[in-house]
Amino acid sequence: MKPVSIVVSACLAFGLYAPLLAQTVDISGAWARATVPGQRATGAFMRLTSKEGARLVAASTPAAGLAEVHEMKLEEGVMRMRAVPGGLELPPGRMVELKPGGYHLMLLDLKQPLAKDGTIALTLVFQDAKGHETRTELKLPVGMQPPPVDAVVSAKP
Ligand SMILES: [Cu+2]
Repeated sequence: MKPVSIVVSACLAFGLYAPLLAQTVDISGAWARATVPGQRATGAFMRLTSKEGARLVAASTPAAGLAEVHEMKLEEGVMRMRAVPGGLELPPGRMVELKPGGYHLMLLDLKQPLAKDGTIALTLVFQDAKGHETRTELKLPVGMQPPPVDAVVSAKP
């Protein structure tokens, strides 16, 4: 399946003024990892491609108290993860993959366990080169591994 282009039209930074260029970010293969009772954090993964170039600057979900973009870094022989300072860079036309062991969205302070085969709502905030912020709403399938088909999450601008 071909990734659906999600044209993000909301412009948070400039209220009444419609953005001159609608920002387009392709999102595919999105999913969140199911958890067991007692587990307070998990990861969400997806592929992002921005035609014009953008930054993923924020994420939020009703399922978790906090959502952060994390990266894995080898430090003194130990893999550690930390929040990506300033957001995740999406170079023009190049796909950036969030996947286990690499960049990921960290969902912290989970309200309840994420059940396999459920879904969670996720909001992503992108910023273009001029600082315009746009917001995308997604529904992510919850599972133990990436979705079998190249599923495109439903999204509304
Ligand atoms: Cu993390």
